[in-house]
Amino acid sequence: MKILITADWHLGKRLHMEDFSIDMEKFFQWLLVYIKENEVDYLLLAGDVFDQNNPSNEASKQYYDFLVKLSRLGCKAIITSGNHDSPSFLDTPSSLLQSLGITVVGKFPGHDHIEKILIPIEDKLGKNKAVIAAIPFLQDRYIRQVGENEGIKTIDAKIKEGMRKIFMEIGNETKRLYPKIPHIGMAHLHAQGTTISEAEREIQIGNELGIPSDALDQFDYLGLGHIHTGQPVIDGRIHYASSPISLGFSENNYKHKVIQLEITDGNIKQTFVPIPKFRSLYQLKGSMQEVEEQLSGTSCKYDLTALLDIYIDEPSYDANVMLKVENWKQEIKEKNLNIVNLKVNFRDKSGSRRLSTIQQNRVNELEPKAVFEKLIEERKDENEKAALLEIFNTILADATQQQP
Ligand SMILES: [Mn+2]
Repeated sequence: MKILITADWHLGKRLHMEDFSIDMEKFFQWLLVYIKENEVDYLLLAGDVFDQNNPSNEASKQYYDFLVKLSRLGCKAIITSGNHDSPSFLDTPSSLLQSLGITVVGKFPGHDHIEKILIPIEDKLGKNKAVIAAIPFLQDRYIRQVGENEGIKTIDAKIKEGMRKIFMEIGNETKRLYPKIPHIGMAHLHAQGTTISEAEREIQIGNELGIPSDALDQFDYLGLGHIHTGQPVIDGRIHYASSPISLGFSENNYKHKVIQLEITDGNIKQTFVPIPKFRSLYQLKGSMQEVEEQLSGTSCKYDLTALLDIYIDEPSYDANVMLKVENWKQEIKEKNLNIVNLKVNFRDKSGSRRLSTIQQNRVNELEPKAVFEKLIEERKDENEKAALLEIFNTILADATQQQP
């Protein structure tokens, strides 16, 4: 029996107004061919199906169109929610999707109904080969009791303790109900010791909120979503599946993949299937001249237009910079390159400060933390700034943890 694990599709995601729907369409085409040729039995999607918790019509259509194609191949699926997803949006069509062989677990059914997230999976002959613990994104209310005036350390400790408890509950229930078949978990969380890329928009305070790996180690195998670069947490046993495509500039060099598990006679064999690359995301940094040189050496290597993020740093104000950039924009069109974000910094602030920094940021691309930092930027007292930022981070962590 063959299982593929994937995660972090972020359907509907935009990067500086460019959307990734064509990229995902190409990934789907590739994935469907792979599933067909390799006779994959199950596809597990471990959260962040959508980028927004109210997905656009286009993103929803892309999701359902894919699921129909998947079911036509006779491949079944189990889908769980991530922190970006609306659990109820995922759950609403669950009975309809169940008729296509697709099981959805958007909402956690609660500590007293853990059996509901345990899904025995069968091979084409109808024999139970494994059980999947389909753990959706766990909201704060299932993990900890919120107390008054709790600092970040207390919150962090409570989250770790709560997650350990819930994973043990799920692990024990799986062992009790399905003692004879392999146990495979899927979950969407931040495990300790993993590195986060810029595109992972969730607010994390350092690496403090990561869950210790031994707390997660309750299954024969655990496939994870949330970190877009598919790294191991415990080699061979707990692994991030990775997003199928690069969703941010810092992910450009990462080789995206899906995890394949083959179950034979109760043994699980893990392999990684590399996903072809469809687009480059390049970051160019330096003086005007340096960026110009980098630009002339940059080419579009894949099917889709390469997107560029450019940061120009010049000692003093130069009115010609923007003119030059406009020229570049025209020139690179032929090379199938597109500048989607541009920031110009003139270090000499003696002129008008506001005028000397040209930023093409749009409000909807700003992170809450960046907005707050901007707001307190002018304050002189560094200690006060640090304290304010810490309070803000605590509130933000609270707010994002409690989000549906
Ligand atoms: Mn996530």
